[in-house]
Amino acid sequence: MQYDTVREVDPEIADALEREVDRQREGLQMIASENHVSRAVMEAQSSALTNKYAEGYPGKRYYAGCEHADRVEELAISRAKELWGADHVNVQPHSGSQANMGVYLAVLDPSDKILSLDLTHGGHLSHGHPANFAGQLFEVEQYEVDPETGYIDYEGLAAQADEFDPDMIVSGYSAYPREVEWERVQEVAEDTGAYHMADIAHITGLVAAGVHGSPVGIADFVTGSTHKTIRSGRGGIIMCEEEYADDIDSAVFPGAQGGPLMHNVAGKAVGFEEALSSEFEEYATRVVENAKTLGEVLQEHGFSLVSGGTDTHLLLVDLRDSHPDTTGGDAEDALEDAGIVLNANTVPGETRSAFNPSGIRAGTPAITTRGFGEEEMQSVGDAIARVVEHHDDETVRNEIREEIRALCDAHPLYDE
Ligand code: DSN
Repeated sequence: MQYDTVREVDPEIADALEREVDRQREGLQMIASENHVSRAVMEAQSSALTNKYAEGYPGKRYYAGCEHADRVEELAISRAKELWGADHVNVQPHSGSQANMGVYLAVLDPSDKILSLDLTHGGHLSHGHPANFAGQLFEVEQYEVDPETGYIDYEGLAAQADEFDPDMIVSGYSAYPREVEWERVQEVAEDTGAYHMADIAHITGLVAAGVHGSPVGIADFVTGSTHKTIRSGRGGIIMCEEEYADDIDSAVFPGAQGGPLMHNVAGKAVGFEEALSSEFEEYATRVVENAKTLGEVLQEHGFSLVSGGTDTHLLLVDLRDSHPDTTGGDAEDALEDAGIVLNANTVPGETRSAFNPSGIRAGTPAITTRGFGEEEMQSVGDAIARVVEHHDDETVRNEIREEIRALCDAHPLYDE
């Protein structure tokens, strides 16, 4: 067996991988669900555990040779318990969507009812969109944000729950900039006899660091992904009280998945260890400060933010007021050309389409990992405003690309 490098075996893939590192280095990654993991997390994820099958759970595997896999998974679980204060943790879901599937399979039957936030109001596909397994297996109704304030309409949610009588209420969102009031959702769930699943995929890191309130100990189930604000190995996680532990574990394996991706579980363990440090708390605090600063700068430039600001790592800009003829797609394309990578996003009351919506979503987790602070956020906000304003002007895009490149060079990424 030869142990050659990717470059020796497959130069085309080696080129693509190197160019991806350059792309991440030379531009601002502002997709709110992305981050830059450490070298240590990457090393764990590309370790020999990629070769190992370990169906089952530590101490109860269906294959031999799992002693090191057991150690890795036990450490990931104990660190997660310490980070989020959960009774029971399952670190095997391959993704946040798989974590949600694990919860649904654990406690719902096909055709049971789910009440969740509409995708165009900040929800997620796996909360019950008709194109997703959750929308196909279950009967789904969706709640919305208050059209005036952009905040979750908790009273509307209660009234809708009363009418619909759901078996599960889903809170936790992927394009909602405000702090979620978990207790209020839990109250509605208790009043209607529904389970409450809080999907903290976007804010796992903010919750772990205490800069966003935690649903652990409030909601029946807390799910998340492990590579966004928490900056660990790629995948998903489920947390719950001990009474649901067996149901959750068997819903994940053998219910929804086969062998866990043990190399990713190792990446989770390493990232969780990093997140237990006081530096991580400082990082998470700065992620939110940076998002607030960016929001203020954009507002000074006349942009409208859904809900008027942010309490989290993300901003949702509704372009309809400030730039009625510019779509989210126009803005996304022009910004990418200028070195600022974010995504076009639907906004509450969307009047265009999901493919070319009226908003853009911007997040600060990755640029904060690079070391950006208040001063850089001012420059980033000015740059976003100028590019959107002149989105069809190539000269402006070229000038901004130079400025962004200089900012990136001042905050190098994976510099060795
Ligand atoms: N793709 C993620 C996001 O961008 O919000 C969610 O799965």
